[in-house]
Amino acid sequence: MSNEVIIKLNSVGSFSVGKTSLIRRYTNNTFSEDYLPTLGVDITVKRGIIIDAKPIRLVFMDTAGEEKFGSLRKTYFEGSLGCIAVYDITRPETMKDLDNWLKEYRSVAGEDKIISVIGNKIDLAGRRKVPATDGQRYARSEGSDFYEASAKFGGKIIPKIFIDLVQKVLTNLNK
Ligand SMILES: Nc1nc2c(ncn2[C@@H]2O[C@H](COP(=O)(O)OP(=O)(O)OP(=O)(O)O)[C@@H](O)[C@H]2O)c(=O)[nH]1
Ligand SMILES: [Mg+2]
Repeated sequence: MSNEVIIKLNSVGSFSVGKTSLIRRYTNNTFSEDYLPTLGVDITVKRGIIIDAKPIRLVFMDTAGEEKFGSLRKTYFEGSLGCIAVYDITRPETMKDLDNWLKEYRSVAGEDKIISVIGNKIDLAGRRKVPATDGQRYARSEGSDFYEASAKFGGKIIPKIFIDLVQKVLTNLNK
C-alpha cells in the first residue's frame, strides 16, 4: 500500500531484560522460556495496523543488550522514531542502566524521539526488587510513559504499550 506510514522503532535495555520477548509477544503472540540472546539485531516487520485511518508498517530493530555489540548498535538507531526502554523488575541495576541506554539512543536517533519505559517480568512477583513507583518516577524524569508488563503472561497491556507509542510517534511527526 503506497500510503502506508513506515515507522521504525527500537528496543533498548540490558541483556536478558526481555526486549525480544516483548516484541515477539506483540508481533507474533508467542513466548519462549529459552534465552537466545539477540546477536547484533533482530528485525521484525508488523503490518496491518490502522490508526486514524492510516495504514502503518512497523519496523522493529531489536538490538542486543550485550555490550560487545555496542559499535554495531548505533547504526540501527539511525532514523528511529521511538523506542521501548526495558528493565527487569527483579534486577535493579537494569533500571539504572537505562540512563546510559537512553543517552546512546538519543545521541543517534535525536533528543525528540518517543521513549516508553517498561518494567518487565511482573509475573516474577516474589522476586521483585524494583517497586513500580520507582519505575514510574524514573519514566517521569525522562518525560516517558511507563508500563509494567510480562512478556510471559501477555495480556491487553502488550498491544497498549505499542499502540500508545505509535500514536505518540504520529503526533510527534505531525508537529
Ligand atoms: N518470567 C519471565 N521471563 C521472561 C519475561 N520476558 C522475558 N523472559 C525471559 O528472559 C530471558 C531473556 O529474554 P529476551 O527477550 O531474550 O531478552 P533480551 O532483552 O532480548 O536479551 P538480549 O537480546 O540479550 O539483549 C528469556 O529466557 C525469556 O524467556 C517475562 O515477562 N517473564
Ligand atoms: Mg534480544
